[in-house]
Amino acid sequence: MIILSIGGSDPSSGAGIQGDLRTFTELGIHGCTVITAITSQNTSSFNAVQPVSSKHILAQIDSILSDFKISAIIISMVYNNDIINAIYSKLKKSNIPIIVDPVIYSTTGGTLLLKNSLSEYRKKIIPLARIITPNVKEAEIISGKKIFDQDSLYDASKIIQSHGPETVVITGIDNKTSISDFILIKNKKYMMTNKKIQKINHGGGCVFSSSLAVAIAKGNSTIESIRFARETTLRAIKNSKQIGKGIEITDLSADEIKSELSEGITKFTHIKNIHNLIPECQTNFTYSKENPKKISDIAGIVGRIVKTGNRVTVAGEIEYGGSKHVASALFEINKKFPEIRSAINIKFTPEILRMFQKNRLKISNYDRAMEPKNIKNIENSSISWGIKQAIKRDLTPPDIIYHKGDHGKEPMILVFGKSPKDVLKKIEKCQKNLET
Ligand code: PXL
Repeated sequence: MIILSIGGSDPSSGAGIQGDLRTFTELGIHGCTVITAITSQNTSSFNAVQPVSSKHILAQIDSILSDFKISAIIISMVYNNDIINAIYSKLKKSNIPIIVDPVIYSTTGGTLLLKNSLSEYRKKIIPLARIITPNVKEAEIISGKKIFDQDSLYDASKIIQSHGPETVVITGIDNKTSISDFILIKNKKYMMTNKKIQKINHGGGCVFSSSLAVAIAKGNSTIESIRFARETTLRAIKNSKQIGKGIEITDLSADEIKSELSEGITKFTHIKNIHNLIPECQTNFTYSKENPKKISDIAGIVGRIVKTGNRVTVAGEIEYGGSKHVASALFEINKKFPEIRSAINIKFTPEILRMFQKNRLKISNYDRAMEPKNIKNIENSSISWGIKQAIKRDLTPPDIIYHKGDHGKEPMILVFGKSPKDVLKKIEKCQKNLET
């Protein structure tokens, strides 16, 4: 899935294009960008703007739309009339859902839309939007209506809606201890409220519009997408960090399980001669949350780590529930030994097994030929049965469990550990023996 963000560069990476890209990455989406202006700013001050020429805006949009299948577009900073007209000319006939985040001033006071471009903006950018997400101040400027109560919120939204967007979300309505968003979808209005987080931050608005775009691109309804964007934004604000000397920068905090696993997978693929350990059915590497209740509490690769000649590459994303087989083995061993939370499958040969034996790792095994018929017939139950057999008498967790295969079943070694790092340590011990 690919989303296009059209907006300004923020060199502090708190907001703007860089902020959107951080959100996309953390939500597992590929982001393309069209940069409309280069700002110079940090967490304390906004210093300068260099708009990009309309010729180059057109060229960037052509480059992206001619190559990628874009599932949603965000338009944020557009700055001047030339940029507005360039974007309008390319997107006026587009069917891609567009979210407009009408940024006018930056958190630190910089101008993101020139005053004399406001009327062009109302005519050309707002009508492109399916959803528009102004904060209270932006809604007042666009609608020309002062907002001070429920009725004025509704009136301002109606005026903004009259320029074209089906949905208007006015964000950040401050009631001292709580904070609300007012939502108008066609002619239905909603109010969503939560406790205020006492934090001034940079980038919250961008997290909202970019996570909203992600949810829309995935085909969720507008109201579901707004709920998701609110939750994601709250998480990013709660988790904002003092990175520069000024105000804090929002952060979605990557999932630790997934990021540790990702690090482990990268290291695994760089072990010398590792291709010799990849079995016919390829390799998966898994890492579980503490006390998993189901297979989907275990992260793994949706594809596999595959052998390509003398190299290995990772084909597929890391997701919870991404692995079925290796995750089933890990799930089973974790029931008896909860400290074991990571596992990988590698090729079985007597030589590979010997390498592990030489390194004094604890090894258990099971015999697939002994598997009762009634279990063989239940999908995915063979592995659980095998692991149970292998650890029946173990009082401490084994490092390795292997089986020698059966008719049509490839023999396999599973390496277990407390974390991906622990699993890698066990594999690396044998690395010196992995000659070609
Ligand atoms: O958060 C709105 C925003 C968007 N785009 C750019 C920005 C900001 C806020 O500072 O700098 C480039």
